[in-house]
Amino acid sequence: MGAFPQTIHFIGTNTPRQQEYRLENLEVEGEIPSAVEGTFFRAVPDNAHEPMFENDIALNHDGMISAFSFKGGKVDFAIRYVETERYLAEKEAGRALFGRYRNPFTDDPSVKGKDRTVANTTPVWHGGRLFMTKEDGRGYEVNPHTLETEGRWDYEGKLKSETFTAHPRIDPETGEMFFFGYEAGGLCTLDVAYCIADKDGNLVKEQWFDQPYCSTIHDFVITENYAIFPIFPTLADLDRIKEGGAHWAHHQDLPSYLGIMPRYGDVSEMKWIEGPIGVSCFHEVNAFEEGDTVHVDLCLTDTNAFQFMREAGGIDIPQQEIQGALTRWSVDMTADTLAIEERPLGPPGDLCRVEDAVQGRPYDRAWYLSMNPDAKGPPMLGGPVGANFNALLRINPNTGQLSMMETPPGAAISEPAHVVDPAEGHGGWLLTTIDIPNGPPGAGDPSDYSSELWIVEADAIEKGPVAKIRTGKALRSQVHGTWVSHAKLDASVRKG
Ligand code: V55
Ligand code: FE
Repeated sequence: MGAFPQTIHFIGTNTPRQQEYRLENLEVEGEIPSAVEGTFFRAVPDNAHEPMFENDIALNHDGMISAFSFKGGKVDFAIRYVETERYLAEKEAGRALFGRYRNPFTDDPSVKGKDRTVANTTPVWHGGRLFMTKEDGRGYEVNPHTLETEGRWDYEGKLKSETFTAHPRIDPETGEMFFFGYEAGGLCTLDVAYCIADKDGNLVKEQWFDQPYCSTIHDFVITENYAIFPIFPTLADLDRIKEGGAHWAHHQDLPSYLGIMPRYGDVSEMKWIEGPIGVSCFHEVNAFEEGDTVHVDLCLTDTNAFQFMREAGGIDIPQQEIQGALTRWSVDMTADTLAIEERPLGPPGDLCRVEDAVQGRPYDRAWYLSMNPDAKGPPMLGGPVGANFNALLRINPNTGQLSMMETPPGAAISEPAHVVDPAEGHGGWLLTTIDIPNGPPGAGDPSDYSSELWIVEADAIEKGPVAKIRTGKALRSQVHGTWVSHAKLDASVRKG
């Protein structure tokens, strides 16, 4: 292993680990609930080579697919690189050939025209297949049993979009997957592809529309009747990219928008509603209808949470001064002029989850990560923005009722996954990885920590974990994760 830049993108939980391995029968403290049978897949960026540029960022690092597999109270672990076209080209060369994040003009000439995606953001399960996704390219299918890469996924050649979001939404009743891709027609195009795959994973609809500006559409939401595209003023600029600069720059002076159309309708029915100026959001919690009103709940901040996206826009706001709130945007769809009404729901945070069954429906509980105001010790460095969250929140968005699970001093927490428990009246379980410093928090070597997987009762998070699964390793930060039950794994298209 060579020398890596000593920036937030390579230290703490972003320390390059670069190892593929399997571990069997992990040490368990406590008892694994019988309902937890299946696999927790996690997307983990971990660059396989030293970067071409000193100021490289964690979002640019090769995707690894990692799995905690639960069977009969036994837990196994595995992690492998996603063998993207980019990963294979660099493996063959023995060095990095792709340059800056989403900037093909900084690549080695030998890889001109090759697929640049690192598939490092979200494992997606649909139609009996597992995909690793990143918004700048198409997904890669991965064998859920072996974690071997099967190849790039284009719906048997049917998909026209060059990109596929890391945040599709699956309707719990129809099993359809609603998804989109932006910059669908190429670098810096306004083209957005809006698509539906049926419950068996067949692409049944793809329509294209233009967004008002070329923004990073990281996530979107559905309700029973609508598809909703919230967009925020973090914009791409082809001239800047051609000069070797950043793909994204945040614009503090431009409005956000909500694009709303009937989810089975025609893109010509899209209505764009202007929202607050300068705000940013990467993840929506959920959306639902109440009569003629559409509610969209989002993890909103007053500027972009990524330092490098602020810097490219000339915005000088330190990370710890960013303000935000879990926020509800409501739109009365019968009004003559559609408008957003905004109200805060809860404390700031991100990496929100709801249970699969309430996707696009009224709901009364969500979980997300936040900073514990009373935490002892500084946050663990690392993760996509450079400082990790240290607390898990459960909120009833309708009443604002909150509970919190603290983590050990100086520890980091990753996005949880929800597991259904069929027991009568049981709210299920959450799985979340926790990285705990081995030395004194905030002192010592920031790369020296121990990673555990915690199982927490979803409706009693304040009680802390019922089981801790020790990996004996320092795992690199995940981005998103997904839980796949044994029933689904047994019915998967690919066999072990
Ligand atoms: C995000 C993550 C990405 C990315 C763009 O969390 C946005 C937001 C891990 O990659 O490329
Ligand atoms: Fe995301």
